Amino acid sequence: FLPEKKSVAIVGCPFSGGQPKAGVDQGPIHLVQAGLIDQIEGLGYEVTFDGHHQFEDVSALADPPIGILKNPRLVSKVSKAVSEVVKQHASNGKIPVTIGGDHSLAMGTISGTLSQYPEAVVVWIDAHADLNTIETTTTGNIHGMPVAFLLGLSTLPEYSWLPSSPPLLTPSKIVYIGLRDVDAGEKALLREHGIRAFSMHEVDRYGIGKVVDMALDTVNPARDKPVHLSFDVDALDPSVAPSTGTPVRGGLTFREGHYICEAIHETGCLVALDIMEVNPSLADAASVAQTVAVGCSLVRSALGETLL
Ligand code: B3U
Ligand code: MN
Ligand code: MN
Repeated sequence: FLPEKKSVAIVGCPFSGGQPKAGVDQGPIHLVQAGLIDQIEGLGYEVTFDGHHQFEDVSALADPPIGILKNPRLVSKVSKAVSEVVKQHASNGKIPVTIGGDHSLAMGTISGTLSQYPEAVVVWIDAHADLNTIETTTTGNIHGMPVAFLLGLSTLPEYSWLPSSPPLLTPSKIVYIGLRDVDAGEKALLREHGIRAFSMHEVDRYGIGKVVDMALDTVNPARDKPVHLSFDVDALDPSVAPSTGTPVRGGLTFREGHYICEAIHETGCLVALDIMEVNPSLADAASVAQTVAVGCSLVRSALGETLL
């Protein structure tokens, strides 16, 4: 399933409608300005970047809340557009690297990957499970809900472009690493649907090497399925990635985060990558530069940069 030539398409998504804090829409602009494209080319890839996505055609949309969900139509339209772009790049043999923007965008990226590679599995790196349904969300922020939509656990007419019966994603095709801030309703859903998750507790107990092996053993035991890696930078400890909307202490170290990306690269199965939730408006200039640099280096690690 893997493209023979090393080719990446950058999907820049300056979008913040899945959560309330301004600035996360500037994440992709900062990552590109920091030299991300040159860095990927430096690893021997041909890189396509057609400029950042322009979402202004939908941003004027009349979009009253549905229940407590904020910006429900906007988030849907943007994710649908992203889904089509990601699928297009994947069908052209490129690895889509989507830079956010908030994590609601993963409805688009993952559905795009799954429509090109139906057998693909998802490795979701995050402090949060992003698994709230319309019934369980207490914030109404859709960046806390993309996995529920992908699994068909939440449905709305406004999201009918996302298949729900059967859904594109099923519980056995996703695994989490890094969780430490999971809502009660999400814990119940994880249990009810048998979704595999390695929290920071398991990272502490087994070490990151064993955790990544175990995580891949659950979703991709023969290492023969395409892998979509969706990386929320808030999985990293706030001392490593301070500029993000919902930092949670007790996160992955710099090396643990990069190790995950390196190990997924080593499987040879990576077909798509998301780097989400870099918010350059939060924290001081040095912290912003640090977070942006970490975002770039995670991408490089996932694309094959080695230490030696
Ligand atoms: N679980 C909470 C908080 C949250 C989820 N994702 C982030 N924060 N980044 C929610 O809003 O659903
Ligand atoms: Mn997230
Ligand atoms: Mn998160």
